[in-house]
Formats: sequence, C-alpha cells, structure tokens
Amino acid sequence: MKYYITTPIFYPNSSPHIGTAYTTVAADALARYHRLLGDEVYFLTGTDENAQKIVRTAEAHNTDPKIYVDGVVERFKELWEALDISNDDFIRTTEDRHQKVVQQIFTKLYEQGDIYKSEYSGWYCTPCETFWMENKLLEGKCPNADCGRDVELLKEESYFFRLSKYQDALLNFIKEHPEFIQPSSRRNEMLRFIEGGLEDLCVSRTTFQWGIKVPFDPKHVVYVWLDALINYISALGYPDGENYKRYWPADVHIMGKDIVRFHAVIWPIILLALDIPLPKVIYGHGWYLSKEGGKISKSRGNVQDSFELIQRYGSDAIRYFLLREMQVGSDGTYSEDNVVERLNSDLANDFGNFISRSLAMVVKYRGGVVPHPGQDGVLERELKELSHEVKNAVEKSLEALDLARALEEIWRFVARCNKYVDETAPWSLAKHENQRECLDTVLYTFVECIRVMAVLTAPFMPGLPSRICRLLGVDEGFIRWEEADQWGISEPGTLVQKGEPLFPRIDISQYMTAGETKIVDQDQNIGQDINQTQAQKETTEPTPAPEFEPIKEEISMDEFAKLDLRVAKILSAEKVAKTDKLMKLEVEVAGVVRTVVSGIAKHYAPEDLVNQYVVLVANLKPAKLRGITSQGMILAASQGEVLEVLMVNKDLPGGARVK
Ligand code: ME8
Repeated sequence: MKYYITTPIFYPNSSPHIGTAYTTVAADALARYHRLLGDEVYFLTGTDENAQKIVRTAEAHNTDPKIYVDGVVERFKELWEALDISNDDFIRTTEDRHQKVVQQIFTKLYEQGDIYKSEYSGWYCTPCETFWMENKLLEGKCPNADCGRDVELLKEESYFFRLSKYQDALLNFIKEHPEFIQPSSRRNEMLRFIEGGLEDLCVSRTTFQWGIKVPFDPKHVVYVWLDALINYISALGYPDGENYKRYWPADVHIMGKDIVRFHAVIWPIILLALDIPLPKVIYGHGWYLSKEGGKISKSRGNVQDSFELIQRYGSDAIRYFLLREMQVGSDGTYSEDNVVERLNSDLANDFGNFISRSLAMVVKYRGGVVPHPGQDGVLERELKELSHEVKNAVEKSLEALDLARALEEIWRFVARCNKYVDETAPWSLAKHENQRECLDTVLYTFVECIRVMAVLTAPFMPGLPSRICRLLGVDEGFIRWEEADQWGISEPGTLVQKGEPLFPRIDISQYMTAGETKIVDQDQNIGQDINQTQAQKETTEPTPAPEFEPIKEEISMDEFAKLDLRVAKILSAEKVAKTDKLMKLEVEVAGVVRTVVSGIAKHYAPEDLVNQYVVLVANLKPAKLRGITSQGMILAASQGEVLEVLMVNKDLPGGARVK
C-alpha cells in the first residue's frame, strides 16, 4: 500500500514554534506508523515563501526576501532534524520545480475559462493572506478568530478563479465522502460555509512583484494560496513524474483548523477543474494555546525557543507531550510546566521506571541473562490479551488520526505492566529456590513487555527503539509492528543491561520559577546576516573535553602476567559503618570466601551487588582498611563522578581467570 501524507507548507516569515512543530510531529508519527506497517510512505513538508508578509518582514529586517527566507528555512530544517522528523521531501515554493507547475496550471485554468481577468475592489489581511469583502469585516478589522488585525483596501486589476462554477460539484463530493473533511465538526462548518455561496476568488496581485509571475501577463504575481496549495502535486513532479503517478491522491493533508477552509474549498476546486482526483482526507487539528489562553503564535509574542526545549527535555519527550496533550476536535494547552509534568509522570515514573526496574531485576537475579520462561499463569495470559487489545485500539485510533487516544491506549498497557511487577513481587520469589521457574517466567515476561512497549511507542518517540534495543541486547530489526501482540519473540539467553534511565526526572525549578515561561525572539538575527548567525554558532563555547589521567609508563608482558585477576561472586555486601565510601564484600573465588573492602558505597546499594560476578585482583597483598583486612581489590571504571564496577555476565564461576 502507498501512503502519502503532507503538512501545510509553513510561512518562513518567522522561525517554527511549538504549534508548527505539533502538525509536523503528528504527520511524522503517522508516516512512521505506516512505514512500520510496511506501507510505501511519502511524507512531504516545506515552506510557503511567495507571500506578501514575507516581503513586509524582509523590509522590516532591511533585507531582500530571498535572503531572509533562506535564513528562516534553515531554522525549519534544523528544527525538523532535532525533532527526528522523517520527511521524504521538503518543498520550497521559490524552487523552479514548483514555479513551473504553478505557471502551467494557471495557464491551463485560464485557457479553459476557469480563470478570467477583472478588477478587485475590497480588503486584504496580509498576516492571514486573505481577501475580505467589506460586509465580512468585524469592526473594520480582519474577522479571523485569532487575527483581528488591520486590513488594507485594495483596488487593482486581478485575475479571478471561478469557484462558483464548482460549488455544487464540491458539495456533492463532500456529501458523498463523509471521511473527506475530518473531524466531523470541521466538515459541518465547511458544509455551512459552502452552502452559504462561494464567490469567485481573486488569484493575482499587481502591487508587489515578489512571487510567481503569471506567464502570459507578468505584471501579475499569482495569489499566494493558489500557488501554495499546488505544492502537494508539484513536489511529486506533476503531471508526469513517477512520484505523482505513484502517490497521488494524498491519503492525508494534516493542518491546523485555521486553514481547513483553503484546503476544503480552493484546493479541491483547483483539482476538480484540472480533473485530478481529490485527496482522501483533510484533517484539521486544534491549536496549542498558551496558559493565558491565546493561540501560540509568533505574532502574539508567546513563543518559546523550541531548540532550547528539545535540548532540555529531549525530542522524544517533547513529541510525546505534543501528541498526548491535543485531543481530537479541541485545542491543547502548552506550557513548560505541563511538559515537565507529563515527562515526570508518564515517561519517567510509568514508562522509564518499569523498564529500569524490570531490567535491574533480570540483572540482579539472572546476571542479565534472559531466562527460559516456565508455564504462563493467569497474569501472563492477561497481559498477552491486553497487548492484543491495545494493539488493535492503537491501530484503530491511528486510522482515525487520533494520536492522543493511541497514546492513552499504550499507557493502559504500561500501567498494567507496572501492576504486574507489584503483583508478582519478584524479590519474594527470589528468596525461594522452589520458585525459580516462576521467577524465570516473570523475568522473561518483563523483557517481552519492554519489547511490546518499544514497538508500540516507536512511531511516536523514534529515539526510543535504538535505546531500548541496546538495553535488550538486540538490534533494531527487533521492532516489528506485527509482533506487538505476539509473545515469545525475545530469545532466552540474550544478555540485557539496566543502563541509564530512559527519562530522568526533571526538577523544573532548575530552569524557571514555577509558572514562568521564557519567551524569546528567535528571529532577531535572521536576514542579511545568516553568515553572522553561522559565525555565532561557531564561536559558542564547545563542551569541555573530560580530563583524563595520563597513561602510565609501559610494563612488560611478564610484569602484567604477575597480576592474578579472577572472577569472584559477591555473596554479601554491607556498608562499612561511619564511612560513606566503603563497602565490605564477602566474595567467593576458587572455592574460598574472602573479605574485600571496596570504595564503591556511594555508587551501589548492597542489594545491587549480591550475586553479581566481578573481577578481583586476587594476589594483591592484604591491606587493613578501617580495621578490616581486605584480601584483594575489585575492578571498577571511573571518570569524574561516575563509577561502574566491572561485572562478568556470562556463565563463568568465581575463580575463572581474567587475562
Ligand atoms: O497557514 N497550534 O502557514 P503558517 C497548532 N502557509 N498548530 C499551529 C499553531 C498552534 N498554535 N500555530 C501554527 C500557513 N500551527 C500557510 C499554509 S499550506 C498549502 C499553506 C500550524 O506558517 C498549523 O498546522 O501560518 C497551522 O495550520 C499552520 O501551522 C499554519 O502555518
């Protein structure tokens, strides 16, 4: 199956923000999901550059529009990369490949009589790039709900597009295809709007020259919306390109509710006039609002630096927040403290904690080796059934483009996994040798639960699969959607590790005082000084390299051979009283039990060490530490504040040589 999904092409009059990011992350999650299903996916995003507001912004920055947009487009591309957006193409409407197609279509529509020349007399809102008739204005201002700004009177010769001619054909199409405009609330709005009567649309301007020239009348430039909508086919190489033949019609055009009208009226009418099939779904999501209630937008000045947010919390956490918080048909509220709350509760506490807790138990009780499971009990059967139910529900939600619902479903499974840990209490099973098989089943089930969680979350948080696979000792091919509800996929005998927490808890006061959002002007350096921005980047302080101890002088092989290194099993561990550094260990090596005092107490709890196999310098002269004779030394790696005892995970007995 093919799957073609697009975002709007964004105006590069200012840098992308968390609102623009939402649409792009949502499209990305859907694209990734369809790739996991095995579909042939084409995911398009880009920038809409031929707008009058671009000219105005460039003027305000004392620069040329092209130089200005080049700077902002780089920001878009960088942000999409930072957010792991997997678009297959990025179209800019200043590119030749786009301009040629727009000119060709404009000429065709003119030649077939769907475009005609007349005179426009009415109002124009430059921020919205929309024409308004006098009777639609609200107290003389732009009537758009999130705009309300000044409009300008235009009286100019213009070309017009006969929308009215296609009104009935469009109404019929919408009525016959209830899935065409989603969610249904937007469909009803659009039906009412079209039934109110469509007026022909002004599709050219003569009062500025920035844009695509009408080929047979070059004092006109094409109206930015007619130009922009065509990107969805120009990027595919319309009319003869292979991609066009393969991928059109689009499966989903996703966008904010503010621009559904252009996509549900002008775009289908262009396509009807060209006798091209219409897209399958136009989906209009809600807006991200600030805590104070207004839409997050550059013009409202309530935009936070997206790069800083990603740096602080990571792309996966930001993506999770954006996708989880916006419910179908309504708006979402964005604030940094909401992000941290979601991160701490859903990601650190529920998701990450299950993974680190359960893997720590596999390491503790089975040396990190995934055991062979025994017979399933009621709880394991329940988990399997739930994974089946959740996978189906996630698929249904994603087909309905309800990403928040899909995540809610996955978290139902995550919650059940956490409950399973408490119900099975592996720490109690570990105390009884006759429960060995039962503990094996529980530990194996943990590993399978982690796998299921990794598969289901892969479309939403694409950074996770590789990190989780590393912990599970497998490669990324292990993430197969069709196996999300199949069990018994993990191989017993695989070596897992506990690793660092996937989502460390965040203390928000580190970044800001409660409730305060840091607003920045991300665009102050955009314009003629892209080179300067580059220079600034280059002069930012690099992260200091760690300071290593110098390497010691050479020794001969004979000298090295004097060291007797052995695997030793830790039988017991306890902190040495009145010190915070020392741990007293009883270790078994070559059939003898020895006492070793080691400076690792700040880094390990005694219960993390018992039953682990470590490396012991077995022929070191005994030394007294705090009155305890230490018979050898265990090896640990350390740098700065970090220390890790070297552990041996294969099935090697205490006493095995290390050479
Ligand atoms: O309209 N919450 O470009 P644009 C959610 N160039 N989504 C938001 C948002 C918010 N607060 N703010 C912006 C244009 N968006 C045209 C499109 S397509 C042929 C031409 C998202 O830069 C949302 O998808 O104004 C919205 O529709 C889009 O950005 C508007 O982007």
